[in-house]
Amino acid sequence: MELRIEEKTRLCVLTGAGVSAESGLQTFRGQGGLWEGIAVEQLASPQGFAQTPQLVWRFYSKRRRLAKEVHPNAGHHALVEWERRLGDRFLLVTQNVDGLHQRAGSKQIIPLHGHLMETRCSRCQQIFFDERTYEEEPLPRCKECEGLLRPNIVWFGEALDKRHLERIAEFMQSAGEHLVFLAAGTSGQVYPAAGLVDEVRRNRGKSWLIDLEPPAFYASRFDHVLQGKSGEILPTLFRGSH
Ligand code: BJW
Ligand code: ZN
Repeated sequence: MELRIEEKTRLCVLTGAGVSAESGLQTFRGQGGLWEGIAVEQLASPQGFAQTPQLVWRFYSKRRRLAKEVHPNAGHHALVEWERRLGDRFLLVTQNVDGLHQRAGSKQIIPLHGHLMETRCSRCQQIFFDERTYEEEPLPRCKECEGLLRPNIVWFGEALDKRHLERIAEFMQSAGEHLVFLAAGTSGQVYPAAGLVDEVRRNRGKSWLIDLEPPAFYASRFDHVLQGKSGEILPTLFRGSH
């Protein structure tokens, strides 16, 4: 099976934690996942942060440390190459907060769920680049307003940036039937990202899923499913097209 890129094709790629797995970062769900044996809401919801901010900061501090130690893999690099070839006919939407796509060189990228290396004031909402770790008391506070600082991550129950969703919708609608949507390394359990493939169908585009263990409920909504590692499949897929 070949992913055909023609003159009018517009390619939208959605990535998830699986794309960073070959760099050495854990995925969320399943065996050995970050959330194995943990109540997700405790770590990734505003309620969890309000109740146990120290626990949440410890979790994200560890993730910051690990993310700094790893490097983009062949999957990340392949997507940079595609952006270079397709120009504005390419859009990368990522659920990952690890910054590996950006470090690989992706520019046309929508970071749907925020940034691991950014901190935000929960009172005045100021955002700044921050690689520090906060594992001990006291909790970090805003220099401007004394508000409690938090990771700049979109947690469950929080709204995604409206401009991001609008940009994706615009890209898909303007592509119409020339849209190719490719999801890689995501289990399709988190909305609204998991619903994008249904938008593709509405626009009469084509859809592809690349996943090591494609979950049946998600895979059934795609035209083509390739089982395997994204770091191995993405570079070969791209080699075959124009
Ligand atoms: C490989 C591989 C290799 C391994 N190669 N593959 C509609 C229906 C039902 C529920 C909802 C709905 N709309 C909204 C909701 C609620 C909720 C939601 O979706 N709940 C579901 C659980 C049911 N969504 C939200 O709350 C979102 N907000 C929202 O909708 O707001 C509405 C609103 C509007 C106005 C006002 C207020 C609110 C926000 C969702 C934010 C999610 N954030 C998280 C955590 C924070 C980030 C962090 O800590 O890093 O983001 S959740 C977590 O899951 C993380 C991920 O980005 C996200 C997706 O996970 P992903 O990437 O799919 O990872 P895994 O582990 O699940 O899968 C990895 C895959 O890789 C597997 O399939 C492996 O096989 C594969 N793999 N190695 C290829 N080498
Ligand atoms: Zn502040």
